[in-house]
Amino acid sequence: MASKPPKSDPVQDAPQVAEPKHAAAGLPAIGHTLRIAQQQMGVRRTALTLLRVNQKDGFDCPGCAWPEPEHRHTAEFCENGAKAVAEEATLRRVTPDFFAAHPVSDLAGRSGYWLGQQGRITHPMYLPEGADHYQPIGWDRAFDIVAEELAALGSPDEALFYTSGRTSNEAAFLYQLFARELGTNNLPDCSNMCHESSGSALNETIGIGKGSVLLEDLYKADLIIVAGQNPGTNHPRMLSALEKAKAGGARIITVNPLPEAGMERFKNPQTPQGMVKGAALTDLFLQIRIGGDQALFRLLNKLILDTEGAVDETFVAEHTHGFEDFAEAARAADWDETLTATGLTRDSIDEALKMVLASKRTIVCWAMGLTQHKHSVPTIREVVNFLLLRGNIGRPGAGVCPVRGHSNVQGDRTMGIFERPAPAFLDALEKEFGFTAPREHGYDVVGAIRALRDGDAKVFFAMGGNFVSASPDTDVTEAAMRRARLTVHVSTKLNRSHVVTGARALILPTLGRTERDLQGSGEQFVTVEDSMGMVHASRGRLEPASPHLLSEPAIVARLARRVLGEASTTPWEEFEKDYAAVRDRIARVIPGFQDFNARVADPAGFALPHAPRDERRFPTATGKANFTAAPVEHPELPEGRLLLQTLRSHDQYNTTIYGLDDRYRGIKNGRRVVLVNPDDARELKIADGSYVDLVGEWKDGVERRAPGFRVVHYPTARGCAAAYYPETNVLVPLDSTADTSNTPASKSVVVRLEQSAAD
Ligand SMILES: Nc1nc2c(c(=O)[nH]1)N[C@H]1C(S)=C(S)[C@@H](COP(=O)(O)OP(=O)(O)OC[C@H]3O[C@@H](n4cnc5c(=O)[nH]c(N)nc54)[C@H](O)[C@@H]3O)O[C@H]1N2
Ligand SMILES: Nc1nc2c(c(=O)[nH]1)N[C@H]1C(S)=C(S)[C@@H](COP(=O)(O)OP(=O)(O)OC[C@H]3O[C@@H](n4cnc5c(=O)[nH]c(N)nc54)[C@H](O)[C@@H]3O)O[C@H]1N2
Ligand SMILES: [Mo]
Repeated sequence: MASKPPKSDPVQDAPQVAEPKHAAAGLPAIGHTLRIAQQQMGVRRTALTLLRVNQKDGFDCPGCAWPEPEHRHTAEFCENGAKAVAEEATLRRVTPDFFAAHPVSDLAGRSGYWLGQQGRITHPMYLPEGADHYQPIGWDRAFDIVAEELAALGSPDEALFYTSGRTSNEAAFLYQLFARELGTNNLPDCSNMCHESSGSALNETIGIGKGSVLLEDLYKADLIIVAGQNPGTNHPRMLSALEKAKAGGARIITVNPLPEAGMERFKNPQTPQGMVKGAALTDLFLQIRIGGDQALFRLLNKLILDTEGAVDETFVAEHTHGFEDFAEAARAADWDETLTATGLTRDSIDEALKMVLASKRTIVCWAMGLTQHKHSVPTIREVVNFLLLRGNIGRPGAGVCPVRGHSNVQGDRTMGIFERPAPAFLDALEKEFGFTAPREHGYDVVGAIRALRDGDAKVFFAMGGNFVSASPDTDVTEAAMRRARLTVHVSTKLNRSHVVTGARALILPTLGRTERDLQGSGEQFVTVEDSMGMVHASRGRLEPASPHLLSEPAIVARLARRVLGEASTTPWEEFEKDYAAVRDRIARVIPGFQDFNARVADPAGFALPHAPRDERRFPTATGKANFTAAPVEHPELPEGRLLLQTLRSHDQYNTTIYGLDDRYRGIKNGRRVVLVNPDDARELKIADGSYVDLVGEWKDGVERRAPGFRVVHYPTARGCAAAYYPETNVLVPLDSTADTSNTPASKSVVVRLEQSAAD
């Protein structure tokens, strides 16, 4: 059966609103998934493909970075993983005829949803300077164009090499090697907008920017705190792990301004009982104000310090540094200030404290709700203080658990996708490949946008992703992009970054995870690293979407040969032919990958070393785990304003929109909605169902406006509002970023609501 044609562009979405749900997954989820999957893939392909997700001989689910359990069900069923797969394995195609029929000026007027729904790109495409149509181009000619533009630069630092987190380890390793042989560390990535704050805080405090727990630790925990995360939508398989943890006696505290259905109750679609009744997950819900987490953890730390025998004195003495300064700051924490910052009641914090003190093994999980604020790094440092106090790092059932987004975002960083590489990494790279690596730090995402805006960067190359839509300050970013000489995107699907271009543009279509990758030495597989530092193979089985696609490693290898020529002694041709040759090099350059090829043959994969987790060793500047004592901050909200968080609906994958529903939150057929607390709405005299413009207020005085949002009265915390990304990225100022990590503060946007002109 063929797939159904995509729906036409909805001129304006028409949201319908019902009561939010109080449970996630279960039977409705299965129906919903199969419907979306079959529209894209047809029945037969749906069945064959979904059976292969996260199986031991199959491909890694491109949906998220949550690890696979050891005992996988025939279909580790996850609704949103299935949707991610369906998007890639779709039978719809974007061919040269499509580009002949649709000028770029037409495509630039379409929604991101419509663009994505057109299907997989089949041919390399080229937009010459001044042209309004992309035209097909041969691969060699495409690489010539990139080489021409790179050669014309005054310095390699005028080129930017962006990465989105779906890129495999092998492709990422080659990509950063190419950029560095060319002579630049300009390797911004999606992580700069995502968990950079976690990396910054963890590197400084525990000496490694990764989480310290494995899946089995969750099952051993007494207490799991899930703060600033919506796993029901974004990491659905995490709910099975939480269910199992609860069955083993764990208790769960959820910290969130929104009551998210998945954390309330989970109907496990893998078990018959689960389907019907479901398990209540959250024991205590702390409905916090946006940005109140640092204050909350600071006060909990004070209360722990004030409780006789609650501090793990031995651990603190043996393994930590900076306790006295931290304790002094924590003892000064103030109840009133905390209640204002958090909007919580005294009783609920007391209740949380009881659970904390009753737990011998505590894990804190978090995602974007903690990382995308001005004070995100001190917030996550405070979480680390909280865990260190009771010795909760480096023993079973306890630790830090930043839950990563993109399925290989953590692996890409391990492979050296980073604008500020460690000297030891560059030393190893130089030794292995015999070249001189650039030492100056490169641009991160925000820096890259500024460089394009100011004419300091002229070539933008993206390994996946949708830079224009994912980045903050959409108008600024789009204008910056248009100043580039050349923009190049290695992509599977059409998105806005292909139609807001530099003077010239290229689309280089590539294989997805689900597809067979045949090279000179035979069929290839790639590897990925999940959120818990487990590395394993991923092998696609489907016929590629088009015979004209190249794999990501092949694209990098060919580009490198064309651009670097004789100057490079790296065996790019061999790397393209056989990815095992790439893994041999990774094994020699990156610690923890010894015998990579042999160890990855184990279908369960292997765990990368993690000194704090494995040996309670903290490779920080002090050689110990560092307590820190930053001043407590929380967002200031002027009278009559709301603090807007920009978040994901249930039917999207970042900038890829699967559909217009957000089932658990009761929203249907529309994305331009803003969730507002009914008491705030009453005070602001904004009726449910009315239409407002969201107007950003930032100290630069520039008016940023997102027009025409339907108001939904919704039980979010007071003073807080929520609306979907990327429609609201226009409101996030480029300069509004987290201290230290420079991550856009996408969850702390001060807005006023103005009645829409058309309303
Ligand atoms: N289906 C699907 N899966 C995905 C993605 C997707 O788009 N779709 N994206 C992937 C990626 S790249 C990422 S990074 C992850 C994102 O995963 P999440 O971080 O879960 O994604 P968001 O939708 O941004 O949700 C942020 C959550 O934090 C809460 N929050 C907001 N502000 C605060 C705050 O100040 N304090 C606290 N305590 N909570 C707050 C919000 O209410 C919301 O529940 O998911 C990954 N998985
Ligand atoms: N306001 C606001 N902005 C945000 C966020 C937020 O919460 N609020 N979240 C931020 C976060 S956490 C992230 S991670 C970023 C995401 O930023 P990105 O990673 O740049 O964006 P995605 O939407 O995930 O990229 C989707 C595109 O990737 C391409 N693609 C898909 N699969 C493959 C593949 O296998 N290979 C290649 N080469 N391309 C592929 C497709 O063309 C698709 O259109 O957005 C950030 N922006
Ligand atoms: Mo992310």
